Amino acid sequence: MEYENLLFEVKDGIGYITINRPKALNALNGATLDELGTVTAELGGRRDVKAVIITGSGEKAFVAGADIAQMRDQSPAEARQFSRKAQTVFSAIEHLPQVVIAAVNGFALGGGCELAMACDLRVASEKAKFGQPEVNLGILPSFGGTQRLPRIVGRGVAKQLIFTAEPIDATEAYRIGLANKVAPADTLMAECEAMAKKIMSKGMFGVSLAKAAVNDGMNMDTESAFKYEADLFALCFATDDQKEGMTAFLEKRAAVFHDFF
Ligand code: CO8
Repeated sequence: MEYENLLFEVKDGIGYITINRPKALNALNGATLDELGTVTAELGGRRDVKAVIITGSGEKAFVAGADIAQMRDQSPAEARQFSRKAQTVFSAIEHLPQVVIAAVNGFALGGGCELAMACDLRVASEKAKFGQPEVNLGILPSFGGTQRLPRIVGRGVAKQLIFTAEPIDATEAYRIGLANKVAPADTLMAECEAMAKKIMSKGMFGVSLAKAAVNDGMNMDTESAFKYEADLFALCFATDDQKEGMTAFLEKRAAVFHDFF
């Protein structure tokens, strides 16, 4: 499938999505969100793809936010629809069975920071800048940022970033736990691929269920989440990977996994 606002390719089990509107610093308009929704739905059914890397095209930006030009004249109903569209697409990304890594190659502001937060892991280039500058525009984060940011960095730091609209650099993002890793700009993609490949060498059935346990469990009461965790754990015992992983350990050899969602 050809996209107007995205680049998409699959190589060695990794799906690469590049938001491709460099002239607008990859700002997310409705059409781009629709395409992101389509590619995400495709990925959900692809067993040949075990990890996904999302990045922005060009030298400057991951994604500089929702498209301000498109938003300016929206009615309240249109604004709500736009926000819900993005929330739905980002939730679909969050719930993909694959591990999703954001390669944050530059500005990740507003909706861009929110897209990065919908990914499982964030690797930041030394040139990256993260922030939620919405209050500069008379609005609030509404692509999930008020919910995901406090879940990642805690309520106090999230409120500081959202209320002050101050962007932070990669080092600070790493310090507060928003970035998992910082890499020089020219090795960012290699770092993300190394991280993806390390994860892909594990039992991916277990990884995928662990992702669901963390994500879904965060939205449950603790006792229900513990039961959910035990149910997913039990499910692993229906796979060859569990037998192989444990047998390989006992036989002192490397495991060869092959199960996936
Ligand atoms: N939307 C539309 N166009 C943008 C955006 C954006 N978010 N960001 C940059 N652009 C465009 C600029 O207008 C400019 O276009 P042109 O060349 O036609 O003038 C081009 O990209 C290059 O940008 P700059 O010239 O500004 O580049 P600089 O290097 O000088 O500055 C910045 C880079 C600091 C990133 C600056 O562009 C900036 O501040 N951008 C806006 C950042 C921002 O406020 N993002 C948050 C947007 S709001 C949001 O994401 C809310 C999500 C929830 C919405 C709820 C739905 C209703």
